[in-house]
Amino acid sequence: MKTDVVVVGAGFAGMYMLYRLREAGFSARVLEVADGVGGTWYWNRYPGARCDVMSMDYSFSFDDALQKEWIWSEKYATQPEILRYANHVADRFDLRRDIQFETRVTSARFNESTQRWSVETDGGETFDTQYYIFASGCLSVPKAIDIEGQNGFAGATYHTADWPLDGVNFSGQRVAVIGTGSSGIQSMPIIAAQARALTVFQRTPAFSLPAENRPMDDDERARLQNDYPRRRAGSRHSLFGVPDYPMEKSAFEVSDEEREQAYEGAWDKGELIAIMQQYNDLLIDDAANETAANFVRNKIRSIVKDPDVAETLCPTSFPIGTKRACLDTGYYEMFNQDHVELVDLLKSPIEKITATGVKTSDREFEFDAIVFATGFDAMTGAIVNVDVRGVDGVELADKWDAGPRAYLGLAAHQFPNLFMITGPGSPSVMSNMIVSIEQHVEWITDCLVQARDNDVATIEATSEAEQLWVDHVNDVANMTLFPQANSWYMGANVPGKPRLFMPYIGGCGVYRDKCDEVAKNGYEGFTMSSHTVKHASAG
Ligand code: NA7
Repeated sequence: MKTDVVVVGAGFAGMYMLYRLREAGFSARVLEVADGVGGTWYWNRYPGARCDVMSMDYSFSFDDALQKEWIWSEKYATQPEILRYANHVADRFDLRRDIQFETRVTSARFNESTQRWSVETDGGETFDTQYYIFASGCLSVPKAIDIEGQNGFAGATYHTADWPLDGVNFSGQRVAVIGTGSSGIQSMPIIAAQARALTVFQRTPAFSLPAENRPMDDDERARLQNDYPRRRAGSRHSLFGVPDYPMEKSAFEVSDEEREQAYEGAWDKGELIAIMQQYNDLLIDDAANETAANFVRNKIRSIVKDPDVAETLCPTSFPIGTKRACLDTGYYEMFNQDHVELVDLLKSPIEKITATGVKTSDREFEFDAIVFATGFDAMTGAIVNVDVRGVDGVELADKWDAGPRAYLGLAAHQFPNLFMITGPGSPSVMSNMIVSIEQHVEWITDCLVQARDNDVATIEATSEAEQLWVDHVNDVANMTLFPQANSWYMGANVPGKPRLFMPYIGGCGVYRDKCDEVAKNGYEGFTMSSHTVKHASAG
């Protein structure tokens, strides 16, 4: 099939990309593995899955009627509600007719003589396309489970990122959950409410803050909707894709008492950024960070009644905020229930999974079910899983062998006409994803329109621009405390994955300005070619 654009993935990025491409007059085909839209919200159906950016912000802003007509029922919508929203968007803009479900892209090859991509699927189809766009998500490929014996367990096993469509009833069961990131922390209080016994296997404790979730009442919704023009603009020019707190002072410009009060107020807000944006040095200064970390540790100690369990739950090995913090509903309180047990894997690591349960270095546990909440091959997994070959047959996976390299996190040298929505080197997972998705989609669409208007056949990032951007992403990360943590931002959760900070931490607003400047300067840092002549862009 011949088309202008192939888009991989029908999550929020792929759907909006399709909408924009159509509006701009391009033909496009979206290829999606699942049998429905929603991407990460299609797969992650574990109990308690919900957004941890306020739904009024974690929603599209490109269509005013859409943002006014959709009624979010809670501050943080659950996965089913977000999936309903994704389906509503697909129906409202009649997107499904260009989405091909149950189709996995297996390879994409750039043909230098035709200057087009040839994209193959697991169904044996081939698409001949000018542009190839990854909209395959940053957290869409579960990390391979690296525990011996995982296939030998006789009971049921589940992964939070691949949850049965019909749900699971754990009533009366002895359940193990391995992993204490967002997925584990959101799901466990609900599993504990059903299960006869819940055993939590924790390797690295996370900092988790109360979500303070609540129904969204009509007055609050109306107030936020009326404020949308200001709120959305603020998000687009913010650090993390949601309206910033002022952050005028250092943590040490105030008294201990004032600081403690500020943290108390922020804790009660139930937001990911509220504590970390109280002071401007919390993510760049160890001592400042420690004031916030200590505040949260004291909160954990005040909630969890058993002092040993509380200490085990207190993170001490990384600065707060440098590993993705979590928002929870009743997570720490759950440990006060008699049928919930915490196992500290730092003291007694898992040796293997047995037919009947889990064997650690000092104990054997028996379970009816094991839940893996062990995370993702984040940011690069879904891209390098496709056999992508650019100019001279160079493989993207080889090019990224020592870590992802992309200009603006959008495009890669030697891969003409290939774009990545929220790729590595862009704010992506450091931001409200919807804000970053909208920005990338709009930038890519403008770029394609410019190329079409100027009879450009290919657009490709230069090696120099790519290198400068990769260096800049690293330089900015190194000014912060982020590299201190063994996080999935650093690729540190996947054995053998190169260790470097993948998202851009300079802020959504700064990044947006940079992308706009690149476009304004005639796509500075890109090389354009017509069907016969190759020339460097201006600037
Ligand atoms: P995360 O945040 O990567 O959490 C995975 C958890 O699983 C984390 O606590 C890991 O401990 C733990 N883990 C991973 N492998 C193992 C093994 N082999 N043994 C024991 N424990 C293990 O993934 P989530 O799905 O919770 O959340 C991902 C993002 O989705 C989240 O940040 C939000 O953005 C939404 P570790 O920290 O590696 O010691």
